[in-house]
Amino acid sequence: MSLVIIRQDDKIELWKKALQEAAPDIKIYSFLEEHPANEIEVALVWKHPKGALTQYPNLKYIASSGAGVDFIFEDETAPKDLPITRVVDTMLASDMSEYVIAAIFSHLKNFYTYKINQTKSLWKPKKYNRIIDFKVGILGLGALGAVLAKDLVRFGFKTQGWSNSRKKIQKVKAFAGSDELPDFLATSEILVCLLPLTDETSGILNKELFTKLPKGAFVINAARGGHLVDEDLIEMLDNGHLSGATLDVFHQEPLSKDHPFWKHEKVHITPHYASVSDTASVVPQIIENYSRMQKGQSLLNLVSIDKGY
Ligand code: NDP
Ligand code: OXD
Repeated sequence: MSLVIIRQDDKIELWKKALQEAAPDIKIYSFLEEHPANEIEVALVWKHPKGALTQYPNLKYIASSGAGVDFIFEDETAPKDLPITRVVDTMLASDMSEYVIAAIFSHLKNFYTYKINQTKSLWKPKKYNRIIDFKVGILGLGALGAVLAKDLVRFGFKTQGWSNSRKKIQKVKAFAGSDELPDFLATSEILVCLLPLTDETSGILNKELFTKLPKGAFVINAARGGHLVDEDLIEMLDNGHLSGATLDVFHQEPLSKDHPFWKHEKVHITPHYASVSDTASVVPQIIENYSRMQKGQSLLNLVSIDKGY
């Protein structure tokens, strides 16, 4: 029985080699090569072409090779009755934490502004900021958000987080549910989005939410482009309510050449590279789940089909 890798970037061969080396007994196929559709029991997917999952009648489960699964739910043709697994990985989480902390320090130490000033040969010191001057609010205290929260606490940041169910993390103020969102926002001077993209969270980074942040707040979105209402961000940056934004994810990726974000001085763009599944780190859990499936055991890192994450 076999596993097929379905993704549209240039990493199929990398994943295939890593899986084959780790589990020579499992037949691993790229969806681009000829393969026996009837034998495929597992589809390892990353932003697969819609419809690609319909050709496997004996599929047992769908495995996302990233943390997010929004692209699977967005494929209306994907089988509805199958379990979905995702990646929960310490390296993915620590990489995300490093990315967000880099963005926070760039803002804190005014590196973004000084870079712009440099293009104008402008020597203009800004107010000096320290870690203790900022409270960081994290939307989503899951596998990624919780690691970030702990790292921020280690740095000495005042840290708070918001999630569906209340979390207990030392020195992190925990908010839960929509009733507590306004209080959480009112004190988040740097807002980081690490939510999954679901019906509930789509468009959550909008004008109404931004208005509830303190004046001068800075926004970091490393979750999904669908969380953000782009025009609302631009309006709130232009009217001075927000001081800047670091964005790693976009509605359309790659971001189209004519998108206003590119030329906006207060928007800092990275190309969906905050953290990326590392094959060496992630392959063992893919193999472990394959073997669990064969033994009829419960799978690791299952997604709730009801909640959509
Ligand atoms: P998790 O599922 O582990 O955590 C999600 C968190 O969000 C949980 O704390 C959950 O609450 C909370 N949450 C979900 N819906 C709501 C809601 N409606 N209201 C309040 N809280 C909510 O996800 P991960 O931490 O592993 O990943 C988060 C996202 O990061 C991924 O879905 C992906 O989109 C993105 N990502 C981006 C990457 C990049 O390179 N830019 C890399 C990896 C991931 P509760 O715990 O109570 O359920
Ligand atoms: C993920 C991502 O979800 O890379 O893992 O965005």
